[in-house]
Amino acid sequence: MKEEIISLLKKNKNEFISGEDISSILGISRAAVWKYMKVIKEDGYNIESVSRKGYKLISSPDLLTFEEINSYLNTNHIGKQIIYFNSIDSTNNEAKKLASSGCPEGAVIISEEQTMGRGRLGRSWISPKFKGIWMSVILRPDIDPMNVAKITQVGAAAVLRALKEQGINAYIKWPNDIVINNKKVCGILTEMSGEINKVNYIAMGIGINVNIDKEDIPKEIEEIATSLKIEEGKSIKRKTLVAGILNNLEELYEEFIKNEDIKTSINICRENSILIGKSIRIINRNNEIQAQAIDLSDDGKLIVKYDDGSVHEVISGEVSVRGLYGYV
Ligand code: BT5
Repeated sequence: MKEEIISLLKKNKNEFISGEDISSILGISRAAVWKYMKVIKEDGYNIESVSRKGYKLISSPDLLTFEEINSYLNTNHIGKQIIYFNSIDSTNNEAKKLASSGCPEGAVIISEEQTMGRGRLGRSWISPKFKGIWMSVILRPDIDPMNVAKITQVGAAAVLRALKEQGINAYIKWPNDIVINNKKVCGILTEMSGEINKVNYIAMGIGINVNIDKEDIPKEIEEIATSLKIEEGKSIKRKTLVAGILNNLEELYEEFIKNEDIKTSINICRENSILIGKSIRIINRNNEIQAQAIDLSDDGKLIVKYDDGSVHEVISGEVSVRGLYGYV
């Protein structure tokens, strides 16, 4: 009901709508309208209420609900269903649960905070309340499971483009990080459920440190982590950024599923790569090799040259890549 009232207020933006009209349109009592209005105001909506005139929406908070994001979306299916949480363990966990019980492609799970946000290989991901974008997109591509790893590059390209649209310059650190000033602002976690030749679903988790302050970053990661606010010196509106990411994701994803080709995404990742041309360390489970990053292949592998001159393609799966002396 709260959502319905907010959308009525939005439809009547700049004008008053009376409590009586709201109650008759939505079929609830005047007292209920008054109660919901109180809760909506507590959520951060600035609503002018004048007796005999009713309610007028003055401004909306930067919440990541469907009502707030929808007006910036120009997608056909991605983000047309947003499942919103105030707090959750991990949006990827929820996406996997929902996807296995039939939630359709394009649904997005967003939470204002995660209490057990996850990175790759069981690492943890800090996700403080209202300060970032913690979301997972459910995708159901009809592709060979062998090609799923590529999809992380599609996500990275979508985030990078959306940041550029907001005037924020960033780089992609293959395979799943977005960096500014050599520090990580975003990580992507792609998880899949499938069989040998069929993908059931993919949960693409995207975590972006938007308005995180320095003091929110734990000591152990202060050398590698930053936020858009720290780098840009100002708060950034999260809802427009979410919409920008989903808009770009749909465009790039459609290219991908049409012919399992990710040329545009790879070009974006290549042109904005922080690794290409650099000496790097490729860290596997129990060994570490030094190499020169020379390019990305058209199917999203990192092409590297070892000290002996041999050239190899690295698959994103189980490796971490670091700069020679630090994170990049
Ligand atoms: C990633 O893993 O970068 C993937 C992160 C994906 C997070 C999203 S949020 C929505 C969705 N739901 C989830 O539960 N997860 C996804 P990886 O490459 O393994 O990097 C993890 C490492 O980054 C950690 O071990 C820390 O060193 C560092 N780290 C943790 N939290 C961070 C943060 N907020 N910003 C930057 N670095 C962080």
